[in-house]
Amino acid sequence: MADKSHDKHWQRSIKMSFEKEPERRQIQKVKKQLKHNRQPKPTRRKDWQPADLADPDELDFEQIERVMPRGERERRRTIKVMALTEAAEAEPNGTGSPLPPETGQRGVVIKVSSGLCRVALGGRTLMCGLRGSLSAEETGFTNVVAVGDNVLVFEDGVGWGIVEAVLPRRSALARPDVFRSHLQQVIVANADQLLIVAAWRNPPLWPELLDRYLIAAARNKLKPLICVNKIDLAEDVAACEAALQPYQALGYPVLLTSALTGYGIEALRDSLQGRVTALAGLSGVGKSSLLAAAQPGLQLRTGAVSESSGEGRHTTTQVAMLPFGERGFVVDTPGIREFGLSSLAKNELIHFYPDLAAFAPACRFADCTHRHEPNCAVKAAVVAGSVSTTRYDSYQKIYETL
Ligand SMILES: Nc1nc2c(ncn2[C@@H]2O[C@H](COP(=O)(O)OP(=O)(O)OP(=O)(O)O)[C@@H](O)[C@H]2O)c(=O)[nH]1
Ligand SMILES: [Mg+2]
Ligand SMILES: [Zn+2]
Repeated sequence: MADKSHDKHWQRSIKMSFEKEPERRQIQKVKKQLKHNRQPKPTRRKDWQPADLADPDELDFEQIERVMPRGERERRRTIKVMALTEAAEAEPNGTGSPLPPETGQRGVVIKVSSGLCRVALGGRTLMCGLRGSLSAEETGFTNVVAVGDNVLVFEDGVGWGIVEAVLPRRSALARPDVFRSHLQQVIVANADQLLIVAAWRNPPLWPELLDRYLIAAARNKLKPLICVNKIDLAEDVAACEAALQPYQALGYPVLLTSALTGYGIEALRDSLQGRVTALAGLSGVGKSSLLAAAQPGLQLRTGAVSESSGEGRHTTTQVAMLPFGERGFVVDTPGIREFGLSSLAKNELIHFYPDLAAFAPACRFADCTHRHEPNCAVKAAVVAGSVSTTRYDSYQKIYETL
């Protein structure tokens, strides 16, 4: 991919993307179709637009993007996306031959690095740049594309592409941006489930972190799966089972695994099949090892990706999406732990602890925080052994950090 003619190809792909006649025609067609079911137009804020633009619909989007009222950009992009999707469907790329540059294709972003991303299109992948007008500013996120995003891509026919549009996300796993902590950075888009990986030992099981991930999954509408790895290091598997009993009682699927011995790997493979799974867990718990054990050969593909980008280390440093089984994808994330809990209010925390919340109605004070208040039914339940002490401890610790 990193051949010498890169620059030339790149310039060419940018130039081609400006040759927009066919695209414009397709967009006009969709606009006409949309006119049938159009809502009455709200009064237009003329003062937001240059005075000489009677109908901004007739112009290129980019020309007036800066002065468009809120929502207008979104509407235009939707029309454009519809137009391009239609074009892509009308000319399915069954032969795998290069498409004419004006035809948008739907793909999935599998890797992102400094302004470029790798997009999976059917059975192959394409290195793409981002259309300059794509902006994250109105989304509340600091990145325009994330691994897992469905995108529309223009191909130049010589191995490069441009991401023209990012399609709406059905889920987004995000964390506070490193530099602008009031904003969120999307780590993984469109995942179905979150595989929370912990190790029994090395590093030791950390219930508070497990609970943080469970909260993140719930807030991001992902189905959580708990996986406790390195079970081969446990003297007594019964102790692991006892530690995880509160989670099983809450209905969370719990897997005990060993990437080393293969214990539980079959069950893990079954749970990953046909779904988009994001992995979360501390560095060193064995996320990459588990994936390699569940799908031998997956590591090979990871290796191939790292090679072309000049990385060659064992520890996962970048988010990457890998095909898993027939229709599944797994997203191996570097050891990150801060996603999900920003902007969570203290009094909301209890709702993520249904086992504790069940006793809260019997507390003396309606606004009981279940920490220092007298006659707290939750504390009483912990003392009586009706609720796991570990869960209560982690509730208190997380409460302090909010
Ligand atoms: N004993 C034992 N060791 C394991 C097991 N799984 C992984 N390891 C070891 O744990 C270390 C870390 O494994 P990785 O798979 O790189 O961990 P990771 O979660 O991907 O780490 P990051 O990429 O840094 O987030 C390696 O030395 C593995 O060989 C296991 O089930 N049992
Ligand atoms: Mg790893
Ligand atoms: Zn209480």
